[in-house]
Amino acid sequence: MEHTFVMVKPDGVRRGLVGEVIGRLERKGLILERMRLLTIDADLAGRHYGEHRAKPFFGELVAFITSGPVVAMEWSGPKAVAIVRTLMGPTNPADAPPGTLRGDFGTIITENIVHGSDSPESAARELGLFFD
Ligand code: 3AN
Repeated sequence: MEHTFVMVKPDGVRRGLVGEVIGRLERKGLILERMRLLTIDADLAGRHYGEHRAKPFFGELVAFITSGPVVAMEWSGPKAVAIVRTLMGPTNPADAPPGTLRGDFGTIITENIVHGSDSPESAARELGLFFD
């Protein structure tokens, strides 16, 4: 049994896609363990995206992720990390096939609807940032 961190990003919340994201994960068979609605501040954004601090798109990424409320969630299930990544699709919505969240609902890489941890280690770190 694995646990993973999933976040509906500000674009997903603005567009009313929270239920769509949760519904897909639920119907897949994953279990929703914890959930909160919050607006990320610059400090939390910097810690969450620390690995991208040196990248050219870091400023844009922080401006976007702090631009409105997000829904932060913990999900569990067998292979939960990989399963969420499969349901999300590739980072760039232009590469994401139909049937994935990013393939069905996204167009540009910054506003790609949803975040999911890329490993169990990242999940533990990210869950620690968003939950007590
Ligand atoms: P993922 O969210 O699929 O794990 P990461 O961790 O490589 O992708 O990137 C984190 C976030 O940074 C992405 N969700 C995306 O919004 C943004 N991002 C990644 N690459 C770029 C890029 N080349 N230009 C703009 N934003 C990017």
